[in-house]
Amino acid sequence: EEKGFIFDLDGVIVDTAKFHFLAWKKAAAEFNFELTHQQNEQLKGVSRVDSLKKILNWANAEVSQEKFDELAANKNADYLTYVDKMTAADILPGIKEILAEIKKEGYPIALGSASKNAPKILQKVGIMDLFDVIVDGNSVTKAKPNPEVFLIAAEKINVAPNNCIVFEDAEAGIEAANTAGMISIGLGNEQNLKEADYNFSSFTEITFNFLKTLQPK
Ligand code: B16
Ligand code: MG
Repeated sequence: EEKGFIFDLDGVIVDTAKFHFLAWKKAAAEFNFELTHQQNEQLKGVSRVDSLKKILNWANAEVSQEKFDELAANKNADYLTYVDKMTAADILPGIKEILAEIKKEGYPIALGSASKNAPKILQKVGIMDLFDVIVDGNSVTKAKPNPEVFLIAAEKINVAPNNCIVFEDAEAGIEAANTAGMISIGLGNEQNLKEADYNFSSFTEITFNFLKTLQPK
């Protein structure tokens, strides 16, 4: 049985969550709302538009469609000032090694991210060419926890969903992978990712041998 590997971007390959946090904090301050770290956790894996809706909801704030679009655009412009400074040094520990091993063994690799900035970030950190397929916020209509992003990725790499292994740092992403019938691997805070089939704190703890022995769901 042929396996396929699907990687989330933010929080799995790079730690851009801290940049999203800074940019959302600034945006929220515009309507006098102080975004907390705990709230930011809930924005992980959530699309830009849905993130802003959540923040406005927490703030009990209502804005016109025009203002909403302006807030989202400003947040992204601010976020991109951080992204522009990214280099290969921003790749999380262990990722490059595992990608190289998967590639060497000939398994397909896909990106499954909610971010519309995914290609830009992969280019910045210099690992674009390790991916056979990129499915991101520009190519999906339904955001995680909907499984669409991962199902499209599986179809594009031509691997059955139950043979796909998904790496995720967000609750919404684990839910999406599970709903897609894929093997889910949670990275980071295990408390937030209880639904994952397997949990690791970082890629440095995942061996390719382990991945190879995973059985289809
Ligand atoms: P953008 P992932 C997600 O990426 C982030 O976790 C989430 O915080 C962000 O709001 C979303 O991408 C949209 O990002 O504003 O760049 O389109 O974790 O699915 O790779
Ligand atoms: Mg993520």
